[in-house]
Amino acid sequence: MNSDATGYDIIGDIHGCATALEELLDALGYRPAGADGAYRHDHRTAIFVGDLIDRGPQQLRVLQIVQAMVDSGSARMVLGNHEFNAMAYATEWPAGSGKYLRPHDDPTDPRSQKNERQHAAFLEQLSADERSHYLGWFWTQPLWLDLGDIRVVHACWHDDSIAVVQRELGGDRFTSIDQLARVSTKGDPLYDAVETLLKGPEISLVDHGQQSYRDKDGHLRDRARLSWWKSDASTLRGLAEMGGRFTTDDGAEYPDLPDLEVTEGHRSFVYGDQVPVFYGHYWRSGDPRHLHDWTDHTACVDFSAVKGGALTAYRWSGESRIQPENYFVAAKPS
Ligand SMILES: [Mn+2]
Repeated sequence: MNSDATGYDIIGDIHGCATALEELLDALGYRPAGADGAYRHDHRTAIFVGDLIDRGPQQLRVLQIVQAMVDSGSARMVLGNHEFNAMAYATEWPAGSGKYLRPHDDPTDPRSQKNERQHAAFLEQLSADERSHYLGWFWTQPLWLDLGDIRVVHACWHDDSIAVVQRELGGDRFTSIDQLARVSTKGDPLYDAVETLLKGPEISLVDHGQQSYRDKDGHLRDRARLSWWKSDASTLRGLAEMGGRFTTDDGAEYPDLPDLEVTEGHRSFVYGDQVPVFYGHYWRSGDPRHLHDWTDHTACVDFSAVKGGALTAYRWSGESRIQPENYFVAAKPS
């Protein structure tokens, strides 16, 4: 590994784990410096793939560190689905209605309590002023980064979805509450486009003649995650990501999917370009695995830091193909 070269250190989903973040930055050679105390590296830049917030114990500290880095130019970031959700949670719509784009405090809405649980750590650990400060800062951050030699997005790089967002927003970030409302409205083209970029595409098993499955939480589902990073795959078996513990409706082991060609629309999600894409979101575990976590031109950097995994970076120094030895984790403190 050539860690002295200039380049980018792409850092996975942090979810409020500030201690792990500071250990990782330190191990990567970033040091707090300057009047703002922001972590800086002599000749490298950090990139955060989003999902800074929710779940973990040190929400505020993570935001202080990352905002100082981004504002000082020692880091860049893209929004994750958790930052987007926080923005929608705080946005009353229609104005004065007492209802919010992401429902909460609403006993008539079944999604309300789930949304409150998912966002509880952020709400509890930040004051109202702090929340409003960081939400305002989220609004200034992009949904993707195309840096020429690399690309970064929270969940899935998809040219068609990026084109929709660019057309509808006039750029790569939100500038009005009306846009946020459209993203929160099923059926609007912005809804599907932002879902794809921030949560990743799915594929219907039922539409391909297969049965529904029960996931590890017992929920019956007819759609699976689509492994958009598998550039050589074109069949249902190759592209539908099925967890090992999924069962059929009546509890039997879910059978192997057939080698059935998926529809053209689904194939459009598969990444075929040569520019490396870095992304997070997918709650990977263990050591990075070929074709599961990385391919020649894609690399996931989310290894579940807030669920006992290692906060993970990829140290990129100009290579056009992913090199698994460039994944980087801090040594466990003794
Ligand atoms: Mn995510």
